[in-house]
Amino acid sequence: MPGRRAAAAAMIAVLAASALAACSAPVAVEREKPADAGVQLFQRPWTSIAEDCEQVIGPAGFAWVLTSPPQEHIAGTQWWTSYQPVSYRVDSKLGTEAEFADMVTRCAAVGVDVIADAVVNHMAGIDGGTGVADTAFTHYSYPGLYEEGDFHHCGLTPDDDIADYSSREQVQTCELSNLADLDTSSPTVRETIAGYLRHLRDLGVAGFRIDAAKHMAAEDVQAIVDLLPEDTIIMSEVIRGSGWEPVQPEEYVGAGKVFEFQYARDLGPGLKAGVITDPALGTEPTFARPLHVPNADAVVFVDNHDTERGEAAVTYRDGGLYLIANALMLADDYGTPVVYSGYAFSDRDAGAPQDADGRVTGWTCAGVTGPRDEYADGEGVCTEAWTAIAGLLELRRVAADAPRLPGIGDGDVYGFEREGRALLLVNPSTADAAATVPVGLPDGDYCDVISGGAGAVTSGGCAGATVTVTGGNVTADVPAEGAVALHSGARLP
Ligand code: AAO
Repeated sequence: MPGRRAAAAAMIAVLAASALAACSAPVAVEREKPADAGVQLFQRPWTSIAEDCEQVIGPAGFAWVLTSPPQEHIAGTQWWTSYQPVSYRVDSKLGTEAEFADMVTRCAAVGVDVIADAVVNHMAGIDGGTGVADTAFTHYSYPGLYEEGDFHHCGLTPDDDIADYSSREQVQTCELSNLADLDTSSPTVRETIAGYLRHLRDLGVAGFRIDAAKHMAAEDVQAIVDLLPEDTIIMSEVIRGSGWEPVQPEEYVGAGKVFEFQYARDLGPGLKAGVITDPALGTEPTFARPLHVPNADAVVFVDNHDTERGEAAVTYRDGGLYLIANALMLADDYGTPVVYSGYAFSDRDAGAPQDADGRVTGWTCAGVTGPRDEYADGEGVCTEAWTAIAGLLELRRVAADAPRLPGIGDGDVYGFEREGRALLLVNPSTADAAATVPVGLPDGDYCDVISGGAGAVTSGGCAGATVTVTGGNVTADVPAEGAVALHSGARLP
């Protein structure tokens, strides 16, 4: 792909000038900050997540796992049935309440919190039926929970569906794709939702992704959160819309963190076109970047279950570029990163593999060490099991609060330093490249944690490639569509 290489080289050439001033004296003391990164395990059953926590996620050093919605939902083979609740019974195609509770306990035992996807803006989008745990319902009637008067009937569009995102009233009181829209201004609705979420907290979850938060007034989200224990972690999904959209993520930061969609938009399309744009870096105390919420409020991701079904994001289909995107995110100091792990698909609607009863069967990540060129439909991607991801999580802990310096480059290679503690170099081109760049790490031999993973320094040397820093410069061979990463905890004695 010559266009990509030429573009990358041009961009990096521009960036190199600012890099020379960016070096700093090495720091002797390494501070390990507590793990902060999470992984979204899309459509993974509870028994499968429990096993993954013990075998992969805990050992790799993830702090939390985001699950798909745990409540009862409409029947059907598509993945998105999970987003049409019919009751708040914790009984779904992903498992029973007992399995859910067991997962939470087993993940906690290896230091991994569980964040559950909370679908509370709406109920089902179909006329009626029987849910997967046998609850009979109609569009606006859910026994023991909600009746007609608990829903918005906006009367602003012919079918009460949102037609115009420039209207706050439509976005927040009409229906998203015909999904029966709960009137979250109602105290009884708020209390019913909070009761469900408190039940999940009683089962041990640490917090929630608030699905479709944009479609609830920020004050409604806040009022529901106020009914939860104070230490509940909140991550609201408010897709940053075009500038003309009145509802933007900034409104929701009072209730917790928000997913910052702009981060992935800046990263993905450029990377696929061969251009890595060096982000405008903010300074303390917020490290805000243009068009981004402040650092402490942001959850960042390369892709999620919606964007991997769109055109723009870098996804598992992009092989090495996907690894590069994850490396750029995990080595950076902006936001709380969440790595995405789903399954391969060619049909947007196709659910994860399931048995005759509609239960998702799950998969194991044993033996997975990196991205592959080909996946069969339904095969788990297991991003969390990649050797490089564990290495990057280790780099992140060692880098701790060391600032991310402006980008540096040499030819096709682009990278950045976490001042004095760590360095990431990526090569988005289709040819291997050798690069020499200035770096503030002490002279010595380092083990590359992309090829060597966490704990790359072994008694016999390096589990991966060895990279040498000498006289304030590092020279490294960076594989095509690959990366090299060093940190001060992976220096050979
Ligand atoms: C299914 C069927 C429907 C049927 C419905 C009811 O597909 O045909 O009508 O059932 O029977 C998921 C699936 C849906 C599924 C639904 C329910 O994706 O296909 O519907 O479950 O089963 C908006 C929301 C956002 C939402 C997103 C999909 O704001 O909250 O739409 N995401 C969450 C979940 C998602 C889930 C739901 C919500 C519902 O993550 O998986 O749906 O629980 C603009 C707006 C966004 C808007 C998008 C899409 O975004 O800003 O707010 O998201 O448009 O309409 C650029 C632009 C950006 C634009 C974006 C996307 O990036 O800059 O502004 O493109 O186009």
